[in-house]
Amino acid sequence: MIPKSHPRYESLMTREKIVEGVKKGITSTQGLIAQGRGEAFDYLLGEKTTPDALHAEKVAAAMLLLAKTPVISVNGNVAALVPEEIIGLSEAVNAPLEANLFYRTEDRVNKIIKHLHSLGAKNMRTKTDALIPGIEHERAKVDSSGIFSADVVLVPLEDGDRCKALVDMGKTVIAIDLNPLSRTAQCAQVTIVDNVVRAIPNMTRFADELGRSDKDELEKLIKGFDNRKNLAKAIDDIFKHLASCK
Ligand code: PTJ
Repeated sequence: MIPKSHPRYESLMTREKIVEGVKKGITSTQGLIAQGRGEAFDYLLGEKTTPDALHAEKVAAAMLLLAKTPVISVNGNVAALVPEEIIGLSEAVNAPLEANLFYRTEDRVNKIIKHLHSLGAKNMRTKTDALIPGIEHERAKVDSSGIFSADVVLVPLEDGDRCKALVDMGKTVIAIDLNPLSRTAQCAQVTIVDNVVRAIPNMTRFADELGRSDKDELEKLIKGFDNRKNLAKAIDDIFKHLASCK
C-alpha cells in the first residue's frame, strides 16, 4: 500500500496501473520498460505540465476538432493508464478509438477492446483489414475505416517508425511523448511532451472549451504552431528545471 502522504504518490500510483495492466493481459511486459523511461523524462521536466506542453495540448485539441476523420490510437500502456480519460477525449472530439499494438497479439487486442467497451466506449474501430504501407511489423495492421483512412491520428506514447509511415500516407500525426528526442516526437506535426495521464484530461478540457469557438479561430491557433520550436522549448524546459534544482 502506497500512503497518500508519499511525496511521489501520483507517480507511484501510475506505476501500479501499468503493473495491473500487465497482470490483466492488457499491457505488454515491455510496457513496463516504456513506463520507466517515461518516468525518467517526467522527472527531468519536474513531473508537471509545462506551459509549452499545455499549448501543444490546446493546438492538438483544435486539430482533432477540425479533422474530418480523426482517430485515436490506443496501445497497452494507454489502455492501462488512462482508459476512462481516452474515452472522454474520444467523445469530446468525436474520434473513434482503435487498438493498435507494437507487440501485437490477438489476445491482447481483444482484451483492450473488451476493457474499453466495459468502461463505456461506444465509438471504436475493431477490424484488421488494411496495412499501413512501409511498416514490416505488427503495428501495420489497421482498420480500413479507422487509422487507415484517418486524416488526423493521435498516437499517445509509442516507439519507432509508424509516425513516419503515417505522415508518408499524408496524415497529420499528433504524438504524446515525454521524450522530446524520440523518433515519434521528432516526426509528428504536433508533439505533446507531457505525461499521458496529464495530457489526455487537459486535451479533453480544451476540446470542450474550443468546441464553442469558430473554425477561423481554431485554424489560427493551428497555423501559429511550429513543432520544431515546440520541441526546442521542451528541451529548454528540461534545462530550466535542472537549473532550478541546483
Ligand atoms: O502495447 P504495445 O504493444 O503497442 O507497446 C507499447 C509500448 C509503449 C511498450 C511500445 O510502443 C514501446 O516499446 O515504446 P517505447 O519504445 O518504449 O517508447 C515509448 C515512449 O513513450 C518513450 O519515448 C517514453 O519516454 C514515452 N513514455 C513512456 N511513458 C509515458 C511516455 N510518454 C508519455 N506519458 C507516459 N506515461
